[in-house]
Amino acid sequence: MITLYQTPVAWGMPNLSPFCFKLESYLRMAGLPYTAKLAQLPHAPKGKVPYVEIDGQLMGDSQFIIEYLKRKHGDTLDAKLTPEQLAIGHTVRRMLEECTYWYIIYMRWVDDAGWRAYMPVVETMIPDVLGGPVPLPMLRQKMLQILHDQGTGRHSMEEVQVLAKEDITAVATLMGNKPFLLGEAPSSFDAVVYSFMVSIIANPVDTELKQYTLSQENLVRYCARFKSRFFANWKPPETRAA
Ligand SMILES: N[C@@H](CCC(=O)N[C@@H](CS)C(=O)NCC(=O)O)C(=O)O
Repeated sequence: MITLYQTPVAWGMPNLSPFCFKLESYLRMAGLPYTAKLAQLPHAPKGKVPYVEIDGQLMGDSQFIIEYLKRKHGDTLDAKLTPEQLAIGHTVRRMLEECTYWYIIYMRWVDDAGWRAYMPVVETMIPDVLGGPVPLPMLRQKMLQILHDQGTGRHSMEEVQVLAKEDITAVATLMGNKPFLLGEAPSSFDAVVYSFMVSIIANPVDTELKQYTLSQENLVRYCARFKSRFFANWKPPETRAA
């Protein structure tokens, strides 16, 4: 059995963190049974979420976990992809995880309207997920410092939205009218695309980026298609069988 340790359900998403949401999406796509539990960061092997417990072993990093599961259970999702499709999938994944991710974080922590909407959700993670009674202003300050050091925090909201919209345009263009990123069949890369698109769209603040993403009709249709195929019978963790 796989136990998935993750962030809470929020804003109508099964998971607040795009990386936890990606891993939960993959588990559902691959048909691997799991139990979802709230994470406790001090127990996370890499100090980040998601992490899993499989056969008594804790393991961190969504992609390392997916690669492990592919080796253990086989890889029906990606087995038929060509080298070119794998390269496209890899490039899109890296862009979303290493660039777009920071823009999503910026909208939640730096933008004042974003922070007002996000603060109550962060509050629900104190102390359990975050591992102690940390004052909210201190948490925000820490994230602002991380964003500054990473680089995105040095940009204005307008600049960040320009950069993020370029990423959305790239995904929408590559998707075209295909049902899934790489063709007729879903691949593991769709777990990333879906979770990151929904993480942008579900933000209650009506940012220019959210509006832009919603204006990409193929992406909106894609998210609906993915949800009805892989999350139709999803239930919040509290009501799932242990
Ligand atoms: N490469 C990691 C990234 C995970 C990640 O950045 N998780 C964030 C939440 S979305 C986190 O745990 N942040 C807490 C921290 O950095 O202290 C993965 O794929 O799992």
